[in-house]
Amino acid sequence: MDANLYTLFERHVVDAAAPCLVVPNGPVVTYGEIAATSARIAHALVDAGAKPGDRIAVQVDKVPAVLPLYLAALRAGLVYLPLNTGYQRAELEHFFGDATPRVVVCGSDRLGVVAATARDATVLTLDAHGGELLDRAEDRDTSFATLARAPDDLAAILYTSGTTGRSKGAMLTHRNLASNALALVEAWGFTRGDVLLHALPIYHVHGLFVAIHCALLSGSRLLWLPKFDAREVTALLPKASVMMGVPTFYTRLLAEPSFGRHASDPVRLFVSGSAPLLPETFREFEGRTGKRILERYGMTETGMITSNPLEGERLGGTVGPPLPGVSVRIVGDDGAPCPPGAIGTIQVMGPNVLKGYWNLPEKTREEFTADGWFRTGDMGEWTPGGYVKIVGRAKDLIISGGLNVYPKEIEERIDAIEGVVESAVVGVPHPDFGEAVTAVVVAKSGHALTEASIIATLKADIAGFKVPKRVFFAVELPRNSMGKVTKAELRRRFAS
Ligand code: MLC
Ligand code: AMP
Repeated sequence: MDANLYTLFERHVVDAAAPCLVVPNGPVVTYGEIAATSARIAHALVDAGAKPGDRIAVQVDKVPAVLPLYLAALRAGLVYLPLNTGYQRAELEHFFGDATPRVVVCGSDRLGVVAATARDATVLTLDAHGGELLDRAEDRDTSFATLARAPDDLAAILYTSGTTGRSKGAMLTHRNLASNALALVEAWGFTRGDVLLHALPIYHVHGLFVAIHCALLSGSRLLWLPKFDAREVTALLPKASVMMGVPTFYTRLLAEPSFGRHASDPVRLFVSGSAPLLPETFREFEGRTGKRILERYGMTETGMITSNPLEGERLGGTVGPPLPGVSVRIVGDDGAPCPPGAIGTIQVMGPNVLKGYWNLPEKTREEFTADGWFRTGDMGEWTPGGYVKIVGRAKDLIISGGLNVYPKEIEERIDAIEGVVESAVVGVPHPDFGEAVTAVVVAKSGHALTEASIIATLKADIAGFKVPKRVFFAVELPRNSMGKVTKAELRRRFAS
């Protein structure tokens, strides 16, 4: 049977005239219109030379047309490669060089740098008011024969940073995405009556797959916001029944004076994930709204792994039991399963787990155990009730506002700056972003480096969310007896 994810969505559309995507004070786009536009775009992509299995990279603002574009890529059997709009030239060079996309769709403001870095691709623009992609799609047929795909065929590649400092492309198949979407619709009770307030970016698993797939598989509607703004979200929540967000969304809502029960009462479900939700945020939110945020846990490589229950007890500070169909084990250093209360590393198995890393078979082998479990790099423990509690990370990773930053990448960039001897990058607690990227730099004597000059140099090279919020100077970095920089000490020292 055809395993194309689009075919699965298509099977779930019960009413082509029902609204699918609603832009506040803007257009209402029906399921039928989304299908027709995706067909037109699919024709345009095929005409641009894209063949099944080719990669299509997309670096665009959150314009509504990105939804039919994503669906068009699925329909044409292409591999969708979404890119954070903050990525700069050096980052794009790596993605394009590694994934060799046949087509790149970008905002017209990025055309120069994209055309210079994706030399072998056809580059098409897409902006709020149109662009070459939609011009080419305009007169095309509104039907398109969706290509049949095997379950293991790739649907998407999502780049995720790595401990080596180089981003790696997680290869996600149609089966990966479909199995996770079906599990989530069931677990979170999505139905046609739902309205999902969508304020997340559409280039990560959370906003692209978790949110959009739940809506499309249940025939519910997406209330589409270009980005998260606490006041706007507060004003629109009464029109929504579900909101998904990273913890920063919730701390910002709690800090928003206009946010209260009138906004939260109509909403049946608030979901949080991508970074740890502080127990105090969970409690404060419940105190203000009477609602318990449902926290779930996931990864680019695996989609969603665990979720607190829709019915039943949602426990703050935990991420709930494994989703149906997903297996989780927590193992100690000796590889033996941990009993409840004992901390170990979290491993995952199931139809949701990635096929591998693009062009990196060795890395793929490393990230799986000999018996086939995927190593998440997260540390956790079981509660006596079978919920997972995440207690830390074995990987050297900072999560800032739900976005991952690997210190190694930033350290390499800082070390390349004239006058720097060495650097260490750590995450320190931050009231808004959860963790803030913070750099400690040892400079050569006589060099006129300043915090501002280092930040300015980095901003020219890498996405803004990766740039340290603060840069401190030190005479030397603290090291243990093995000569390894003791990051825990730096985190303690600069926490305040
Ligand atoms: C933006 N900036 C950030 C940042 N986002 N800095 C640190 N961390 C972040 N997350 C910087 C910008 O570079 C800019 O810097 C300044 O902040 C203002 O930019 P902005 O675009 O106006 O920011 P804002 O709209 O306030 O965005 C913050 C945010 C956003 C938290 C709303 O980052 C966001 O939507 N995060 C969600 C990320 C997400 O979807 N994660 C899911 C990953 S999937 P300057 O210096 O230029 O002013 C995953 C799997 C799973 O993890 O389980 O879900
Ligand atoms: P990403 O690579 O962007 O998909 O980020 C995945 C990582 O985010 C996971 O490995 C966890 O470290 C973290 N993460 C996701 N959800 C949660 C959560 N609810 N609590 C704590 N960490 C989380």
